[in-house]
Amino acid sequence: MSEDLKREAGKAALSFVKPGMRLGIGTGSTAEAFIRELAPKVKAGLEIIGVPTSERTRALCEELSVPLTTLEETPQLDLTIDGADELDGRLNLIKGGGGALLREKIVAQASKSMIVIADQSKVVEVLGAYPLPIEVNRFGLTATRNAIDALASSLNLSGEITLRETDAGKLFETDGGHLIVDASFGRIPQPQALAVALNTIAGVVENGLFCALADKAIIAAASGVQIME
Ligand code: ABF
Repeated sequence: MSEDLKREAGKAALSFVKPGMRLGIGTGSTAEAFIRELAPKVKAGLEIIGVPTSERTRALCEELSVPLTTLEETPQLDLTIDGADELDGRLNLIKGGGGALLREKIVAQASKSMIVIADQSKVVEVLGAYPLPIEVNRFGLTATRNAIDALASSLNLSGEITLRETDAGKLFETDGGHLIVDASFGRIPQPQALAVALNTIAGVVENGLFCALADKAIIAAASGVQIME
């Protein structure tokens, strides 16, 4: 998505931010565009308090003087605004390409409402072209991967499950100190069922399927911004 479209999505999201709101603040380049739209409004007097969904987002908010709290101090939020890797027409999402899915899901679940900001290319009929990120514990990694494989087969899903590495060839580590495997299933016809089943595997910390969490999506395209709900 071009920087312009990200900015448009970020700007449109700003209209849902009301004075006094406790905001969950997402991760990723689209969420960052939103933060860059939010910061001047805050400087101009808009009173909000934010909970960042990653250390990266925390750093940007601090740099731009967006006031922050923690989810411990503020365990109930009014609105979370976050990006996504894929979304379908029922607002099921794949998230976690940026590696922040666990905190993103905790923050989204603690929010009364969630708005997704994305560009049109991320809207799909059936989720799954984007590899599904699954955050896993380091302990028993191979056993956990085998269990994910077996679960996938039992649900007639197949595809490569790869351990995420950084560009420097090191293991990717999440803010929580866990690892991520990316499951290239291709099609996930029943995201809710898969999300529930994955979380029954002890080594799975959380998965990147966000079902029944988003209330709206702000979709930016060259032709303009659309709201899906
Ligand atoms: C976060 O950032 C993630 O859940 C998702 O993986 C990613 C989207 O990034 P971008 O906005 O850069 O495409 O929202």
